[in-house]
Amino acid sequence: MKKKAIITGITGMVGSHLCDYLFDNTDLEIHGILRWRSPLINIKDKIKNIENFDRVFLHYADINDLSSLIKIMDQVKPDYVFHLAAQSFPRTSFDIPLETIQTNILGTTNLLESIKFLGLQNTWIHICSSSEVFGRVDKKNIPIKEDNTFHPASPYAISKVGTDLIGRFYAEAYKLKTITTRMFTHTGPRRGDVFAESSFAKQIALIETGQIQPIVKVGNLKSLRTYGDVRDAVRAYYMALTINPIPGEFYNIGGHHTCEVGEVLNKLISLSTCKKIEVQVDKDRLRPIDADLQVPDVNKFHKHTGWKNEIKFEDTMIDLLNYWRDRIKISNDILSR
Ligand code: A2R
Repeated sequence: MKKKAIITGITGMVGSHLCDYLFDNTDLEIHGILRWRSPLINIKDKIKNIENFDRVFLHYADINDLSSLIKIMDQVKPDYVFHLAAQSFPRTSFDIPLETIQTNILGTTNLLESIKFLGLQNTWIHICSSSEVFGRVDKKNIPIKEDNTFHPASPYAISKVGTDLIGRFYAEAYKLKTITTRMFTHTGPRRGDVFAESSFAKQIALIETGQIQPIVKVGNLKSLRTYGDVRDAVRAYYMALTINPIPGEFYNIGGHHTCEVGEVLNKLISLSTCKKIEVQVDKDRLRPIDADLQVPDVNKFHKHTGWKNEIKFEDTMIDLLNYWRDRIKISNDILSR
């Protein structure tokens, strides 16, 4: 019998790339959890497989509804769970702090409770924390190691501190096989347009087709970040659960290109067919406070699994811009944010 993986948040950027990765590189049966109104565009290439019951299956649930999770966990009895569902946008969390905390902390607790309740002690569970837990880090602590203190700087970051602690607690207290990752900035095709680099790429694609004036609106360009590719990230998540996994372990994982957000903007502008693009600061895009030194030390994860980044920063940027060029061709349900 084929082993089974459940992906929560399969319709999101990361979940959909993980689905592609597992489909192409393993023989796992892939079960995705989605909400009844989740857009399917990120998994459009898998619709035929889903319709034909060919390795990819969808289940409707909400991580805020424990009963829905118990039902699916009981039905699938997964070997692996990749828990990616979340309110994932730090900037948005200032506007909807309660939903962010509800979904990311209580939703994660619901997921773990469902597994504990059903006694699925052999299921390996990936808990997706975030580099944002480290928040405002002192310069002398860069690059950031696993034991750096938490200093969250948004409701999202606080919610991920909860996710992180709960994931590890269920390993210690109830012997569930959780592995926690704190991924630093990761991007690429399908990245939500509330994230700076994706918003830049989208605005450039709209400028190229003449749909908006040649002005890119920006927030904080000074924030220093290490960029990785989402496709390297999902490979890391799979490796985290399958290469010598140790219950309760936690890892910092991140990319290999460190720069200010402004450099990302310049790179994307340089890739554009439009040669005269202005830049304008939009104060609505600034966070009230920012986690602005997000640089990882990934040695612990690299030593344990052998994982390394494979995709070049330049290629990630090209793919992100091409994603938006294609995306605006297939639909016009798009704001210029
Ligand atoms: O909003 P939807 O319906 O499209 O589904 C999103 C899903 N999600 C939920 N699923 C079930 N119950 C909920 N209450 C719930 N709330 C949200 O999580 C979507 O499929 C996924 C999030 O996708 P993205 O916003 O594209 O995030 P991304 O970049 O894929 O992030 C994956 C993980 C998250 O834990 C982030 O916090 C972390 O990576 O950075």
